[in-house]
Amino acid sequence: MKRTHKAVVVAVVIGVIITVLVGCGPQDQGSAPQAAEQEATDTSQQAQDSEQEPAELQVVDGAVVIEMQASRGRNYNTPIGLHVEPGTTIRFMNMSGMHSTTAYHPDNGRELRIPEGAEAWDSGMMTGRGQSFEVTLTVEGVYDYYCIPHEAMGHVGRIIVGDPDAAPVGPADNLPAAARNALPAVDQIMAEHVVLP
Ligand SMILES: [Cu+2]
Repeated sequence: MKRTHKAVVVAVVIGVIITVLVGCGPQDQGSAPQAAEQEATDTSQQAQDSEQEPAELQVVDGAVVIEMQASRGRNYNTPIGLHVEPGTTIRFMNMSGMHSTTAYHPDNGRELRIPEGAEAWDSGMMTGRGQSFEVTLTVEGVYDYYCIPHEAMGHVGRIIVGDPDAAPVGPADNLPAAARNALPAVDQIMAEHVVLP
C-alpha cells in the first residue's frame, strides 16, 4: 500500500513538471501570429495603392481639404501626402470615426517633425462628421502629423510646403512601425503633389 501511494505521488509530481514545461513553450512564440497579421495588412495596402487613379487637389473656399476617414477597420487621411505653396490653408475634415490632426512637435510631447519656427497644431478629438480644423502653413519644409488614437495603426500624414530642402525631416525611426511605413516619401510627394493612402 505504501509503495502504491508513493508511486501515485511521483506520478503527480512528474505530471505537474510536464504541464509547466509544455505551458512555457507556446508563450515564448506569442509574437509570431502578430507578425503574420502585419504582413497581411501590408499586402492589402499595396493592392489598393496600385488601383488608385491619379489624385486631384480638393479645394473648398480657398482651403485644401484633407479628409479623415474610418472605413473597414482602417483609419486614414485622403490625401496622405500633399505638396502645397507657402501660405496655403489646409482644412482637415472629419468624414467618419474619431480622429485628431496633431503635429509632431515638442508642444504636443513628441519629437520635432515640422520645420523649426513653424507653429505646432493639435485639433483635439474630432468626433462629428463634417467637423473641421484649419491650419495655414507659411514656413517652407516638411510637416509630419498624426492622429492621436490611431497613430500606432498608421494614421499619419505628410505635407510639404514649398521647398522640402528648406526644412528636411529626419528619419522616422522613433515612430511606431505602421506610422513610419505609412508616411509617403518626400520624392513621391514632390513627383505627384497629391498622394492617396
Ligand atoms: Cu485617426
